[in-house]
Amino acid sequence: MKKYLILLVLLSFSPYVFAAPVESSRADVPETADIGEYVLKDEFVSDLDGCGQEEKAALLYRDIPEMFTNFTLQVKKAKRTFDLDSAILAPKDQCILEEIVISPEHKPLIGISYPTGGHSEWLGIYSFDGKTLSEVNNLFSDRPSIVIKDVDDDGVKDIEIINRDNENDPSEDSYIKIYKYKDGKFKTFSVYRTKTGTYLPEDKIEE
Ligand SMILES: [Ca+2]
Ligand SMILES: [Ca+2]
Repeated sequence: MKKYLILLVLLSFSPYVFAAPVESSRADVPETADIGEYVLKDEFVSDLDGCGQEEKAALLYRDIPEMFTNFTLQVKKAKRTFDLDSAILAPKDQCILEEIVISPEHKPLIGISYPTGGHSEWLGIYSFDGKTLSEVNNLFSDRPSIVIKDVDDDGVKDIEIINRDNENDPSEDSYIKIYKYKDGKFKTFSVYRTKTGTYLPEDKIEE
């Protein structure tokens, strides 16, 4: 019974085995491409966990013949390596790795930004505590405008993000969101509507 089953399976695949080779639709991909190798996009060195010694943060991608690739964020501390796979899916040449220092009292954060042209910008923020590499925030702007600055002059940098107000005229009206850093994360602090010139009431603000 088993023999017949195997024969049946072989026969069912035979048309594919003997079929004429099909021209690849991806003829533009060079055959010598290093498929699957990690490529270093960017890196910086900083004392991310406040231990007194520097770690190395790196942004890597797999060199696959596709327009979009999954970027890996990597932190090296002494002999240990911490990887955060699929931190962002983006074109190989469009991601920027940066150190985000919000004040001398706070540990530095890691930022990966991805400007996608005239319509959107993405900023992923990550922290490393010496044992774990984790995502802190995942922020988006369709204006696009994401700016890290000390908005309220308290000595700690905040984040200002502008998004289109789709309930009104999205080409004119915007929401300006301010995020303040609190308990290891940027949290929405205020939302200003340019259409009405008013702030959203506190109980209407989402995280
Ligand atoms: Ca350190
Ligand atoms: Ca501030």
